[in-house]
Amino acid sequence: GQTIYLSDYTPPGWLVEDVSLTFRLAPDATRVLSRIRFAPNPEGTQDRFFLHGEKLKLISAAIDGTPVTPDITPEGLSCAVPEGAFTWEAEVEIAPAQNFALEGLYMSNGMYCTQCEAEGFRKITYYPDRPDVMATFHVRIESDLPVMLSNGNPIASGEGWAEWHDPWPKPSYLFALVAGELVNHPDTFTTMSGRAVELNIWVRPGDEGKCAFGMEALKKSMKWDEEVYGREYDLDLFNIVAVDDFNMGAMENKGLNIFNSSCVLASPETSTDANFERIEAIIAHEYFHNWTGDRITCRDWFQLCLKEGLTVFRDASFTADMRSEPVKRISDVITLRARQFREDNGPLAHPVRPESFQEINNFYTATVYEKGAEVIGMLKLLVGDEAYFKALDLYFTRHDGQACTIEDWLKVFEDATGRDLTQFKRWYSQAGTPRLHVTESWDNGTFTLHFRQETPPTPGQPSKQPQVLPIAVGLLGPNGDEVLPTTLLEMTEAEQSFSFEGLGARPVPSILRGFSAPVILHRETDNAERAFLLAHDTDPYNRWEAGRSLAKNALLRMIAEGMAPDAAYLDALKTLLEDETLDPAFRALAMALPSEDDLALTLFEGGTTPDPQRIWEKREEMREAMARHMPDLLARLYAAHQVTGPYSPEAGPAADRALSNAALALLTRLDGGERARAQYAGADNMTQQLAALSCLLSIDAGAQELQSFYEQWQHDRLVIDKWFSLQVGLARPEDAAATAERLAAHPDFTMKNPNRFRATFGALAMSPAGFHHASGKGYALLADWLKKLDPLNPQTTARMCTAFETWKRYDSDRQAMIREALEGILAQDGLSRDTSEMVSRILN
Ligand code: HT7
Ligand code: ZN
Repeated sequence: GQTIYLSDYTPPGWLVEDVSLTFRLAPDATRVLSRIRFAPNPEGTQDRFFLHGEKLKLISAAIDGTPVTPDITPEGLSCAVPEGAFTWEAEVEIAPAQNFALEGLYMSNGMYCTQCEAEGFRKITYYPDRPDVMATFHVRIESDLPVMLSNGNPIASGEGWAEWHDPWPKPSYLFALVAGELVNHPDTFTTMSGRAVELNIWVRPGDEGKCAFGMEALKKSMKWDEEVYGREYDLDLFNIVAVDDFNMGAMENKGLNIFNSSCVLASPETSTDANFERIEAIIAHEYFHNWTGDRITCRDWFQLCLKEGLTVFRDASFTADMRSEPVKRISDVITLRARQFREDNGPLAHPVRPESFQEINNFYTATVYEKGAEVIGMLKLLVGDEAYFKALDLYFTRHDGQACTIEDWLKVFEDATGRDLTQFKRWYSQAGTPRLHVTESWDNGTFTLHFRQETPPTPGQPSKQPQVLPIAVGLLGPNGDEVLPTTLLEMTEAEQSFSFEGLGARPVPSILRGFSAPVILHRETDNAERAFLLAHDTDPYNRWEAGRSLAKNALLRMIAEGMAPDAAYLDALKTLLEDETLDPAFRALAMALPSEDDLALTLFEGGTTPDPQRIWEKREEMREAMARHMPDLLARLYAAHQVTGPYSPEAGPAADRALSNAALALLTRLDGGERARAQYAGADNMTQQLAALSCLLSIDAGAQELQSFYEQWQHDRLVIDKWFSLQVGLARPEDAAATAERLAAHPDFTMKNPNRFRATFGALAMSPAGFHHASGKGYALLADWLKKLDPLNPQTTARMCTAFETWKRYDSDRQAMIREALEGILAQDGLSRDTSEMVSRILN
């Protein structure tokens, strides 16, 4: 495939003043008429006029009214043009009903919708489909469908047509169109300057009852962005549409956000607490893009983290404010380690701002999003809150209406704070997770921390330079009192020491509080010290981390040395769980064991080849030991944290349910499923129902409930997705692949719906012991289905190939089977650019 490089960027030769589009919608032959006003870009060169366009049937083209015959290739067209400004007109034909890639204009349950980020607009019409070309759009839609929507404000409509105008110049990737038989859940929001904004969530008839929560989340987001960032909404209308067939979570099209229905529809009966929290966060994320993404966008796709890292950082702060700050931080670190560290320590490692790609869709990654957000968090820690908001104000005033780069972003911080960010910028260019090694010394009242940083090689980057690490530390005295409150150390060298003087006794350090930098910390310590921090640390994140490292250490010794579950860990956990002053959500998180994947990476790093089956067995053994160590406490927690009364998705009751369900999962190992069965029978909400069903399935005792669950929810796609994924995810390792295979033959399985495909095969990929089962069945099955999916939906296929990204950790038998599976995919005729890039990178 062809590789695109950041260093090859050149400004566009022509800019677009405005665009008029007319859509004559028909499933197999939609006509798109375009009228585009082009003007030469003084900053570019006018050597060759080129418009992107893929899979388009050109009907006619004209320049200033005179028909032209352009040169057409599979990527687009070029043509001779006059000097100066001119008007381009074209008519093309496309077939939305045949578009299963879900990119461009496509159909989902009879409804027309679009997905243009990153390069989908070129499948709708010929256009300079790059984010640094920003224009105002005028759109006319013709169809006999009752609802026809596009970006901006409605300007006129009549029988069979509607017209829209978006006054804000935008790149083509933010264009959107929706038409269908939809119903709306309306509301209004009054902005800080007193403007009334009409809000709507559009859904299929029957889903009206699942919109209220999303609408509240939207209003909270609008208010939060005004209060915290001073950002007001800038149109009179804001529409959200729910679509069943969608490749990702949601899309921030200007004034017309389109959502995967799983990321907006919510009701107590059908959605879990986790679903509610995720929906609130995604609605906020897409709304926040209105300023960080839409008003200020990216110059080119290498700058993707400019909008994504910042917007993830903003949505995380929003969730922390709406719910619990420490719980949000801990959950984010869990996902960062599970997804981003996994990526950063394998063949797909790349910088937060990549420097080359073949298919940009493959770079919507945990590194760009989550590590991108961590980098902004570090910047905020280093400059302080006040300077951070001063820099953001400058960013919004200086760059409003522009397509920007990371250089622009950092310059704003340099100008606002006087800091030199040259070294900090390495966070954007160096891939890999830094290892931070710490040792300590104590000398007569002076305590010194010695740090050494090192980042392992990653593809294309054999050696790394030291990065700026903000290290938040506190010190605890021997009696548990804090003798030094949280202090930020700024490490810039490969090796650096920091001393604290005038201490009465040797302190215990609490290092990397709040996970102040996305690094892997290496420090010699022992269980006594971990237990001390678990009991006394004032930083909730590090308190949780102390518990996790106790658990991890215990598990690693069970796996590597065949030790029994560590009683010291079990005692410490019990003490923590008994502490009723602690947030139940925090206690629920403390009960979760390090993931199978996390353990595998640590073993591999320590020179041991991980055995996925053994890791699974030892985690099971540990959970059994947890249950046996504290049965009475678990029974008390289960009963005491039951939530009675009508269901509310708020953080408080959700935290209680999280703790009681975590207790239930352990108790089920002791009571044969009695409590879970009762909870299942009495549940009036999905959180309780699904938790009970999971408990039963995990002890192989839920066959009847599984059947009745299906009968109860047959009509609800999103709930049936849960039914698919639960069975695969909870199957015993030796049965996981067979379960996925059996479900793929179920009448409700379809490859055309990404949610259903992921519910089945994503669940297999995320069960390490099942996926990596020694039989190799997991590998062969997934590879088979990816080969079938690729011709329909390359984007989802490529994304799911990441299931194989950890392959080099495993033994030679497994490696050989994975290599064969990957080579089999690569040998497929007509393999998409998306999948071929991913598989080649994984293999190398
Ligand atoms: N900016 C969006 C990223 C995106 C996407 C969304 C749905 C389907 C395909 C997509 N390609 C890229 C989503 C976001 O980060 O908010
Ligand atoms: Zn985003």
